[in-house]
Amino acid sequence: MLLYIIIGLVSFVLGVTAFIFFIIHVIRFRSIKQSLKKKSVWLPLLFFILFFVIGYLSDKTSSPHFAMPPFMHTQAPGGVNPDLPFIAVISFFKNYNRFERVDDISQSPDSVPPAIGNRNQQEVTIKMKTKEVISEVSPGVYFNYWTYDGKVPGPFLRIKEGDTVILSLTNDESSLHHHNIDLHAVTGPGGGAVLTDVMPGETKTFKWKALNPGLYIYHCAMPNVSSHNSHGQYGLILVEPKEGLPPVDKEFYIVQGELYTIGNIGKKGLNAFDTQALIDGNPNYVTFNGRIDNKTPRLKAKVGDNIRIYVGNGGVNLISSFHVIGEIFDTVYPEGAMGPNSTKLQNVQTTAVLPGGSSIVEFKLDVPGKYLIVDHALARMNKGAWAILEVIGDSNPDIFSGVGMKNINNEEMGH
Ligand SMILES: [Cu+2]
Repeated sequence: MLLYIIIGLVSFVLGVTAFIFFIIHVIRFRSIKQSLKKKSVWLPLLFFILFFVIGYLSDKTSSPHFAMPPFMHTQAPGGVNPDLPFIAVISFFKNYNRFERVDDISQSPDSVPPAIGNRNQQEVTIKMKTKEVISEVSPGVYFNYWTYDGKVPGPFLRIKEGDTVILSLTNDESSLHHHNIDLHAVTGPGGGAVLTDVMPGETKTFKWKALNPGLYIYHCAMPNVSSHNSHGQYGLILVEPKEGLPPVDKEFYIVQGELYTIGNIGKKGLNAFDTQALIDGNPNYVTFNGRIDNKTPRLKAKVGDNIRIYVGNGGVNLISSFHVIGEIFDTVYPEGAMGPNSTKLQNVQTTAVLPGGSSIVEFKLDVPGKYLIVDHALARMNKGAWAILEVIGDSNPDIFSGVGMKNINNEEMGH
């Protein structure tokens, strides 16, 4: 990408220099027609056109973070909001050292706040910060993530039905873009997006009442919306029903997401955003919590635990077929729905998690080992859609054991 930026910048400088020469000549001869007859005049002009074309083309294939390339026509409401890629490339380059380098972009699956318990509805204050950072998708593969609070997904928010929320959104000064927040738990236009459009360094606050319990996605809804979402700006908010949720031993937080990058899967270095792949719905990476797992189990529990996973899909294009290999969900809250008339499902193998949607799964751990958590559109494992749940504890041969084999390691069987 650096190469493209250099080509772009060099052609820009050469093009402008050639153009200035041309203008000087025109001023000297006081006639464009006469000027054009001289080789020393039309040559710089030719250079100007040539280098601008080169600059523009290199730009088109490299611009790392613009909302939409110019002249890309889409039918999004209100048209698109193109940054000029060239300006975007220059400002990205200029500000490159300002972006925070995040060691691990991945939000911990353990980062679920404790259950709220029995309390009356109240006023809750939430403060969040949008931040553009650079981090690894997998070792050596870097991406310019846009985040809430520097992690993907953003923080797990937990409130209670009937609560009034005072939510402040700050856009970090190092950001190059406006951001906002649309919470699907909000009743009101844009889910809060119109009230929280923050430019770099700005803070805006809005108040809303959580009328409906459920597990909801929140995301950035700044045009071009799908660009912002697929840079990592999404998370979950749980609105606990008045009576709360049944207690479990452990709760986890997982959100599936997509990364659209130019070039092949696994290309090292800083990967540029691929708008065409976004429009086509063909991401290079499908992630759980922002990055590809590095074989270290991110979810840990023990035999006998009843666990609950809050699952979201930040999208923007793919429906997740959420599945844990070697387990059956004892209970599923389909689409994260909860209410007096909601139906919970029992004994589910795979649950659909729609883009901009959620699901809640609960299951008891009976057999130790390593379990792969996947999107069961399994080719997406090749794009990174997997994580490991490690269960420790005593084996349970009544439920699972080899026959006629000695010393089978349960961990191996977990695969
Ligand atoms: Cu945004």
